[in-house]
Amino acid sequence: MPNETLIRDIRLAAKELGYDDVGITKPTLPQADKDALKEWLKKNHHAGMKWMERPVRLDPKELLPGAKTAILFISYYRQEEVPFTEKKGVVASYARGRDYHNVHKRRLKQFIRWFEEKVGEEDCCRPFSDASPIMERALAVQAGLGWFGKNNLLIHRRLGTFTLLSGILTTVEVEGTKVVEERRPRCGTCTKCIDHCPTGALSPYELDSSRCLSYHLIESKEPIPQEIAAKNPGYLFGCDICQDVCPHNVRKEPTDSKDFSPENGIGALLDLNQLNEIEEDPEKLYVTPLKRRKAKGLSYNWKTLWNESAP
Ligand code: B12
Ligand code: SF4
Ligand code: SF4
Repeated sequence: MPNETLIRDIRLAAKELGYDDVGITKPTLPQADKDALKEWLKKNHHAGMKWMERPVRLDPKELLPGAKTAILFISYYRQEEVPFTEKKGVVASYARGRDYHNVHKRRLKQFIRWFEEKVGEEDCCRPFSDASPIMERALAVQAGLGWFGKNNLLIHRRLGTFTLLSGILTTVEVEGTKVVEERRPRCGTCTKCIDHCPTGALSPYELDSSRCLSYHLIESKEPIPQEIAAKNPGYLFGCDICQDVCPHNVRKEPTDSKDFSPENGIGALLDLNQLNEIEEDPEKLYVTPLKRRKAKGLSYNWKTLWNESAP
């Protein structure tokens, strides 16, 4: 099959599955990205996420020996910005609908089934979305899907930063893939994300997780330092400030994808009654990304947010 036809069909299949863009690249990373990760780890910017030290992160091919191609998918998820409200907690935009890990798992399974049939090979793919030790953003930049922002996020040319990544590695060679190695700074003199980050977690193109609300409200198993909790303007789970202020997100409509709509998940704001209901019936969290924090963790976040007991 001519290669342009395969690339065109991959695009069509991705669109049918609900993806908003797709990029195809080699499953190797420029030395600059590997060095940046090593430097970041050396500075302990991964805080308590010790699993990030696993060397497999430096070479995507460790995940699928013999991999020749990486196919990266973009899911646009933006929701309405909501104001911080007394005695409520804001859920970050990405977490208001269905859990994207489940959404992507389903889409990737279907994509792989289609792809293997198309190329006439079996067991030639390995899916990833967030949980695998792959530098997804670096691969997405290399695939030409956008560039790194000073807020650390991938800035997609058309969609801005409110996107989620997933992809597959495959041992099938797709010729004519993109390999953008350039890591040119593109934010110019803008520093809005750095200036507005309430906890001072950002320096250009670098984030110190130990200062990031997103890390403390989602990932960390340790108590939230009082100094950080005091600067939380109203988030219960995750944080979107460094995206909300980014000019690349101005005039971008919320997604029309049902997968990420609040009606299919937990919604944008939670109050104490809802948190109590969740404690009584934790299954309410099962389909949403908030299950990572569990009912107990969310109640803890609430207490630190409204200073109801010392963190
Ligand atoms: C660990 C992690 C976190 C940690 C650490 C975040 C971080 N910045 O690394 C915490 C818990 C804080 C976090 C928070 C969030 N996360 Co997170 N996270 C990850 C994870 C698992 C690994 C990221 C990683 O490898 N970091 C290591 C650093 C070194 O990599 P990097 O940030 O990409 O750094 C590159 C650039 O800095 C560049 N670089 C270095 N110097 C320079 C200089 C110049 C000039 C240039 C141009 C570039 C450059 O090189 C580095 C290496 O490529 C990925 C999933 C995955 N497997 O990749 C999701 C992921 C990055 N997270 C994601 C999301 C959505 C979020 C949140 C928005 C969630 C929320 N609303 O609360 C926040 C955003 C916080 C932020 N501003 O980054 C998405 C981002 C999608 C996107 N469009 O970019 C990902 C890709 C998950 C997914 N599958 O969609 N996350
Ligand atoms: S997610 Fe929030 S706390 Fe973390 S870097 Fe962005 S603005 Fe700062
Ligand atoms: S807010 Fe400005 S500096 Fe930050 S990522 Fe967006 S364009 Fe870049």
